[in-house]
Amino acid sequence: MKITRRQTLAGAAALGIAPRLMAAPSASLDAIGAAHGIRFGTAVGMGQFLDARYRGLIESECGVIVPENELKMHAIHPHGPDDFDFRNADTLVDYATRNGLKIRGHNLIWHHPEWMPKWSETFDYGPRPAERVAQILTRHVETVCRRYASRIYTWDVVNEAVDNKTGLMRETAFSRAMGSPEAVLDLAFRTARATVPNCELVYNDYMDWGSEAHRAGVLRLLKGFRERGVPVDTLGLQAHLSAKPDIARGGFGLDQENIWRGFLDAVTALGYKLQITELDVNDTAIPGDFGTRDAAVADITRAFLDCTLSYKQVSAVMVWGMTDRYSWLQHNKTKRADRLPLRCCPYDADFKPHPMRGAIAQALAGAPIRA
Ligand code: 9MR
Repeated sequence: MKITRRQTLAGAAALGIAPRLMAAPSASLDAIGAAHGIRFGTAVGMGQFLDARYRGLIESECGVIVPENELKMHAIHPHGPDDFDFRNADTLVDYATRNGLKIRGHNLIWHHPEWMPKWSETFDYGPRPAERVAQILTRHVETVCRRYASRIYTWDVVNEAVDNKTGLMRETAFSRAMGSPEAVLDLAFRTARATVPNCELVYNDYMDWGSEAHRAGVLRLLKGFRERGVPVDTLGLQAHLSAKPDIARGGFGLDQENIWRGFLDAVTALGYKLQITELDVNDTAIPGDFGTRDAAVADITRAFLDCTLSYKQVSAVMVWGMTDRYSWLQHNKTKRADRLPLRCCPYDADFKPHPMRGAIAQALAGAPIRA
């Protein structure tokens, strides 16, 4: 008789053996995470999607995908608020649906002047700009959410609305028209909740332990949502990490962990859930050969995940790309001194696993089990 993995795990649980001891080395990252109540997935853009090797990695490792750029406002409305272009987003959502993958939506509004659609700055909002922007935003959120309905189980409703240097709220043409950034954000969340009531609604931001002003600004925003009764379920922790040569555990030393725990304690005390939404590791500051660099990347990944996954509120780990080949970090302004490509994702440019892949597997296997 063939014994399924589920029966093996059930048997192990009955014997009081932690599932992590039973996880087969060949188990996918999603299967390892799922046994602990954590889903694993990746960002995928149209460029990577066309590479069959990338789709192979998604299908062998992931339970969730998130379109990297295709759902952003500038992609859905390339020319103006009244045009909708869903072709690329549909391709990715249809692929996920056919393959039984869950889908994260990213994002309904990236409230950052650099990343709003270009037309938003010059558009004529007419004599009552507050009403016109509210109408544009409501129609956008309703149309996009309705189109994908329950196929998208969680939406980054708002992305990066807090300036990471000052901690102040960012202004855009939309917020100037509506009177405040909060007016824009609150409307986006309220409209999303009304349109897709069962969807997990996320405020997604860069987040790390390095900028006190940023953490304070995000906490102020999260408290404000609660005070105003705005329906926000979850804080998305992007987790674009940077490995450091001079700090233990690849740059996430105990001092860094204390600061990070203080922040997560404050966020969860407000009743927010958590997701890790865009994990990758910048290794620009690590000199040396691949072995040295990969070890630092794996060390910080493991230390960061061990700490963050100890919070049972974390329900997902998403990487911002499965392979170094397609990572956005390769196009960053800051280059390595040796000009070599970064080693920033769980798989290298030839689709071979890095030690980072092992670090993610171990952290998922060691995480406390949640419902
Ligand atoms: O990886 C994305 C890159 O391809 C885009 O050019 C860029 C601008 O749209 O956005 C990148 O993804 C960002 C994500 O949407 C929000 N958090 C930071 C990510 C990396 O910049």
